[in-house]
Amino acid sequence: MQIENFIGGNFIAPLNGDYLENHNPATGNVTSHIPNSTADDIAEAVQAAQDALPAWSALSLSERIEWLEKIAQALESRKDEIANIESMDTGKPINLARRVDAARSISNFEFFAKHAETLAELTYEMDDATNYVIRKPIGVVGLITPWNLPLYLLTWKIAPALVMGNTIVAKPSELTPLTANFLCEVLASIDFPKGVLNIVHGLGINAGQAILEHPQIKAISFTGGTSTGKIVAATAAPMFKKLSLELGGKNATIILDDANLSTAAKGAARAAFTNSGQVCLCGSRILVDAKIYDEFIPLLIDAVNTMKVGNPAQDDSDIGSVISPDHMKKVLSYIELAKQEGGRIISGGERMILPQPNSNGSFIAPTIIEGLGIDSRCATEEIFGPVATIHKFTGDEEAIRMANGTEYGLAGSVWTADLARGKSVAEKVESGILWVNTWLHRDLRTPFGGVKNSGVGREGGDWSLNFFSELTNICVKDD
Ligand code: TXE
Repeated sequence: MQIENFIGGNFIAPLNGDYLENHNPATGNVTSHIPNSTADDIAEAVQAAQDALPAWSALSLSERIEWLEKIAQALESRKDEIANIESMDTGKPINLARRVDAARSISNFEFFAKHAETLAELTYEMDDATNYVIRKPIGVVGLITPWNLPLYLLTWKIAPALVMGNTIVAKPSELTPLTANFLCEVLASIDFPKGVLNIVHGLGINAGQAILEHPQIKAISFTGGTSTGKIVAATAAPMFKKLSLELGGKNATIILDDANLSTAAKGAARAAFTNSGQVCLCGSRILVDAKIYDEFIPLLIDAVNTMKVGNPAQDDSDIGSVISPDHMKKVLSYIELAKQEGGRIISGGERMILPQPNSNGSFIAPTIIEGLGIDSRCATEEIFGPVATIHKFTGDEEAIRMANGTEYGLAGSVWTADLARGKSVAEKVESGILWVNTWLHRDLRTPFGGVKNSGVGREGGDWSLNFFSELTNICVKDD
């Protein structure tokens, strides 16, 4: 299969005629060829987005909401295809792709369609004047997204950007381009206005960098690694582009001594190993009160052992492959490093060779490492794979100190029978998102984003709608 860029409503080849191979990481097979686009393709896409802007931004909010609803319905009728394609492109279990990726890609459109209707009118009365705030589109916005939740994260940005009247140039990860292409096919099938959404495929250093540098792209929403986020900020900030950066995490799962240990063990395993640990919210550091540590470890290992690593195409697989052979090497190198740093592997610890058709797949057993210092490299650097380190603490204050001991600050969870104590610990963790007695329980109205090196800004609900608009205050003096 060869896919093309989607520019001005047409599927077109990259101007240089060059293509990249795309692989299924669970088999190693080439599944498709994708455009290796350059700044020239981005320039065409920006032109198409600019041409489409006057008509799209002139639609009423309710007309744009109707379009979001139409897109959601069209995706809903093809949700099994989304799940199949996403599972093949990422190596994630089909089950997960159905429950999470396909479902959320649809609900992103449904949610922002509904939420845009609830946007409060902002007015501020003065003694002698009234201020009112209107939201104008920014113009052409650039979206750059990663490979771990491809269509889920892309639509999380596309839906609010569209509903607020912007037109879009987006680049999905070169490792997982297929569901973005599928979305373009769906848009073409419902006669979505041409040029409003343009998708350009290719490498970050070429197509991605060209989005950052293009002077007519007025805002950038980026999700990806922290080191790439630095490049995004360094390029876009001097051009005064509006920026939203959702970056990496090294999140703590904190098990207090009064927690229901069996529930906490299952929660900690899910937080560590969902999507092979390749979610920025994953709890890759498990902090356990010393009083219950010995009782907790076997429960955690049991919970991990119930997770079946298997062919992602089969319904009963819980854990699939990681995203690529290169990423597998990186993750395995961290496991080797952990051994050198004095860590003991208490679960997993190696590559898994599965039977055909997955014998060349990039599978790693879910791995838990104990005995490492909380400031060791494996406990502070984002591994982004099925690897969690486990650490003992004495007292809640030490747990909070340990949780805050990394350069990241995205998420975390606290497990306890005492909700007041759970909230008190959660409030002291330096992260944008904390859960008490749960993990990845999402209400799309809430602010989502990180502190420290985990990012800048918040998305979700009003925050997304405000990001994708120019808020304009009009002050009217009374007669
Ligand atoms: O991400 P990149 P990679 C973390 C995780 C992972 C590491 C690297 O630790 O191991 O990042 O993953 C585009 N200008 N996360 O290399 O490079 C790129 O093409 C513009 C956490 O895959 O950040 C892709 O579309 N764009 C994360 C997107 O940026 C550029 C999810 C993300 O890729 C670019 C993924 C450039 N110069 C990885 N260079 C999360 N927070 O969920 C690359 N890109």
